[in-house]
Amino acid sequence: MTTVSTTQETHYPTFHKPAASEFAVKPWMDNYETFCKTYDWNVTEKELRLPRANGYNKATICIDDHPPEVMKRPALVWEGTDGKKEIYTFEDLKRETSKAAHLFKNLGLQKGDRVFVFLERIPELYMVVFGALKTQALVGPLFAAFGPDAIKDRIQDCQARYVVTSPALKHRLDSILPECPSVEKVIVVDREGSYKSPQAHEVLYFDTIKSVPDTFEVPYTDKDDYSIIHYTSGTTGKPKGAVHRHYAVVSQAATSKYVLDLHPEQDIYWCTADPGWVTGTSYGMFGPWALGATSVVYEGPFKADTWYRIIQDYKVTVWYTAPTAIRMLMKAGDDVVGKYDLSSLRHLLSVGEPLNPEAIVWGKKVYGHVFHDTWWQTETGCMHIINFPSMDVKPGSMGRPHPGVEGAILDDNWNPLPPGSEGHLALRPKAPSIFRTYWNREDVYQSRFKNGWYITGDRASLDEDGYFWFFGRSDDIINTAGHLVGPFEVESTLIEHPAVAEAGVIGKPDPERMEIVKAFVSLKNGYTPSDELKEDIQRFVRNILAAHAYPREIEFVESLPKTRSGKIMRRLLKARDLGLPEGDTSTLED
Ligand code: 6R9
Repeated sequence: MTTVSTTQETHYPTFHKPAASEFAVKPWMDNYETFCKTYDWNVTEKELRLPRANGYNKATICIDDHPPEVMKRPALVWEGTDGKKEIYTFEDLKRETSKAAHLFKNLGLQKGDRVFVFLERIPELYMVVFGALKTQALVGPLFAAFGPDAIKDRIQDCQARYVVTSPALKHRLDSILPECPSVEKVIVVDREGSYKSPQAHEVLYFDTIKSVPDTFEVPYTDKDDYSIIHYTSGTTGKPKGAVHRHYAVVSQAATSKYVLDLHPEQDIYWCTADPGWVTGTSYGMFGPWALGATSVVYEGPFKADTWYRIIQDYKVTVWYTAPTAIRMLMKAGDDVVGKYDLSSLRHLLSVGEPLNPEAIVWGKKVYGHVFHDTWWQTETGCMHIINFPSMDVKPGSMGRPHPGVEGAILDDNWNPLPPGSEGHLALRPKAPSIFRTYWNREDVYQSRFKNGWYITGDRASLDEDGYFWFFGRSDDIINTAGHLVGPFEVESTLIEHPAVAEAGVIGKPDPERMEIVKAFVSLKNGYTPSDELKEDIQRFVRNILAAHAYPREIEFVESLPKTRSGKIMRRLLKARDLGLPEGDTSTLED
């Protein structure tokens, strides 16, 4: 165990809590310490008027059942890659999601059936997710960047019955469907109206919803009924599906109120995350809409100019983004900032990776606001460790636990350590949004709990003031631009390439993306290393796994270091790559 002086972790001065008069809008939580004494999650449960007559269905809470004045408010303000703009009020979404629910019901969907949504970030993605939730399906949103292998693994693991996709993405699904017999119907969302010849197992979305009612009676939904599944990478096996309940909406709404500080009558909120990632559902859908807030969704990719233009055009007030994006904005420079009117912004937040102190200081300089870091995971379902608006921000620290959350640093025997020690970051599993299982992997789920703590897999420390500081992961999982990538998935894909004999994959530190995926590859007889081969292998992984998971760096090696039981020693690859001590090599094969 390493003991560190966490308070000296950063040389950056603390940003002190603004005076009451400095807030453009008075934060919901004005004093962290006082608030912690009285708050528990059931406060929010009551505020959300839960349980309702039909229980806890997220679609009822987020879309259907707001007071009349909220129903008229824009819920989704959407801009497409092609510049097309669409606005949907809560009332509009109630109708559209009801139609989607009928579509699923008419196809025979039963409670608990798995529906995957493999779409671009278009309005129908949101409609289909909530439509499926109305029918009590377990919904899995997938990144549009996924290749056939990533989709296949998830469908097979979950035995998905329905997949929703678009003509542009469909070919990646078509190639693997013969290996996915559980899929009965593929629903094709064709915004262009160009897809004219559906196959027998395909259903055209827009044709079908024309003839169904636009109201839907949401059945009674228990708080423990499953709602959303997000796959998250592991170190050894394939990605595991973390399953959430409808009840999760309670802590997603609470954190949207106290952390995002959403004041729905006046805020315009933009979460830049894709719904394939938990941030894009917990905070791109559930939390903010449970409060009745207006959300901006931009379909297109990152570009500094476009992002600033979005903030300017839609007068975004609350902005939730990620460190890699912030670093790319820093790289784009201060001049670009000056070209746009960003004066609407009042509250900035970040998640997914450690937020560098420089980024916080830079944000304050160019936007006039401090980025507030938030820490959480797919498994926790909502933010857990946070820099609140009404709290001193120590640049480099993840902040303090949300009221209702108990966090600790544990030793290797799962006992709490005093402030100043590095150890396992653990949480009491109390938040309504804590995951309920890993699909088909209850054993792995159970193994994440020790002495009543949920073990996060991160290493961190706690300082005397109760602030948490992130050290790293306690496993081999790679965090590249906020995406968690399991080395095993990439290795498995690499060895499917005809030239690759063996592969070992590590995360290599990178100034912009935090880490990049680096692969060490040994070639089969008859193949010789070349730049062309490198590019071919990279293309191969991009196409069949996922665009964000391909190795940006490949090093050809004669052989890979392995344990006596044949496991690739990634730790050793990494130590050698970074010129660090090799540590214990007793298990290394001769
Ligand atoms: C929401 C989300 C979770 C892992 C987590 C940690 C890293 C997330 C962080 C952070 C340092 C932060 N992480 N937020 N590390 N500071 N503020 O990111 O979910 O994709 O499951 O990733 O990401 O390692 O354990 P997920």
